[in-house]
Amino acid sequence: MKDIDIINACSDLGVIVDGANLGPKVLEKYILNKKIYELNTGKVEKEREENNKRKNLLEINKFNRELYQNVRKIIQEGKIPLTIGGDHSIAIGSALGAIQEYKKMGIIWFDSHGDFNTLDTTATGNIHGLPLAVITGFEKRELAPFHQGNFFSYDNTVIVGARDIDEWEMPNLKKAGVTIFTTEDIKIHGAEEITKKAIQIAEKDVEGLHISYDIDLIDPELAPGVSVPAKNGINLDDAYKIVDTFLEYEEKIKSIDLVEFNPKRDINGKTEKIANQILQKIMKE
Ligand SMILES: [Mn+2]
Repeated sequence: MKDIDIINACSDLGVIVDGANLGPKVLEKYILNKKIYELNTGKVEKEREENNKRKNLLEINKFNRELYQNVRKIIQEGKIPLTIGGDHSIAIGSALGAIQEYKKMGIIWFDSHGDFNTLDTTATGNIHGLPLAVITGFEKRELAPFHQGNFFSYDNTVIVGARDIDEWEMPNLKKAGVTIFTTEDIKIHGAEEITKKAIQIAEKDVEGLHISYDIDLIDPELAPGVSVPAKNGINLDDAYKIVDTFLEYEEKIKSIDLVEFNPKRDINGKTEKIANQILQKIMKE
């Protein structure tokens, strides 16, 4: 894609597992000739208390507020922000920043998880399990104080690759009525067909698409460098086919995230290599 600016969103405050904040710096060496912005959490004592259902909430909001402003600025300059996480909580800042500029957008959430918990239903209090619920306005009480505009409509929200949805999260998804294509759907119908279907749903009557790609979509045997692995994921052909397919709709895509690469969990650079492959595909002009 042309006209991409990179944002290194170096935060792992959304999950008690450490290391996703290091992902952007590891990948940075592969990024040539792009403007790179960098956001850090600063010196924060990470909250890990098991019973706390709002772990690092204020710090996450502070980080996302800044990310939101950066995404808006890049879009105002006529460019496409590619936000590299970081855990998936950073997508609250990136996706809401994008919709603040385009007003009406669809979103495709490539992820093994639903990320649709609320502060009431989360079992862990890890905020990276909530971002899609926040972005769609299903859980908007506390995690988007910087945003006054539209949220993504449920009708234009599609999850692709889900296979690990929490017991209390499922009723949220059913109530909202967002579309879910599972890992099994990809294995049966193919990555190309499912991605195209997802785009058809997400793009209906909107000004553009936000793509959020969580590396834990891929089987952890192949891509072990993630914070919360989910077994029986998709293979590499499908992982890349998804990217090739959404890039066919390049003119509709206004903002992209690539998240949850955790170098501390990686084995022999396997996940780094995959994340880089995906990045190179997206950045290719
Ligand atoms: Mn996720």
